[in-house]
Amino acid sequence: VRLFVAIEIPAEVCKRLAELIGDFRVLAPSLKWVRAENLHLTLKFIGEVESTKLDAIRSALAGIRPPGEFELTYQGLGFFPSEKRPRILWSGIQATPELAQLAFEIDMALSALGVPREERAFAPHLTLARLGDLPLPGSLRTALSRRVTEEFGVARVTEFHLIESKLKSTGAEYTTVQSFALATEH
Ligand code: 2AM
Repeated sequence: VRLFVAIEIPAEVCKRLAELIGDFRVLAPSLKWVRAENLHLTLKFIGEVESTKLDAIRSALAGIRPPGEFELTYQGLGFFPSEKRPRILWSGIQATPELAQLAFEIDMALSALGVPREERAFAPHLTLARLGDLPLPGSLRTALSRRVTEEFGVARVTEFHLIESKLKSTGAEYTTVQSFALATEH
């Protein structure tokens, strides 16, 4: 099974981003745009593992000491690796330290099961489109520059999810395997 750990985005934010994607897609239909229902904030990409490992992964995630609930601000647009070499178009996330702490706890817990640790710094984002080596159309660059600081919503995170990704010819299909609650404040 192919797995990753993610935070799901609220319906209101999803709707706003779906509208943005719709506006941009007409300017660059050849890019691989993410389907709105597939938008998520990846905390950890696990990748392909034997299904016999699934229970251990679930236990490891259930066993972390998660931070308390926190708020995320969905705002901004940008490119990986850089604006000069745009390969991924993303929407940004502003968060309190709990988000990176959560990603770190998950990374550590899974490394005990042999999942390779992240080498790169955690850069929270929502992938909107994958360009690969395709050039960024000028019309899209202009449209983007007018909306780089746009805010798509603010929402509280109460849980995270282990998600299975099935790669199909029609695109990835995601199924939630298990959800895990964050600590609630007393
Ligand atoms: P992305 O949003 O930056 O593309 C499910 O595939 C999720 O895992 C994607 O959202 C993707 O993040 C993330 N991911 C991280 N590393 C990956 C890799 N090597 N291959 C595929 N997806 C990866």
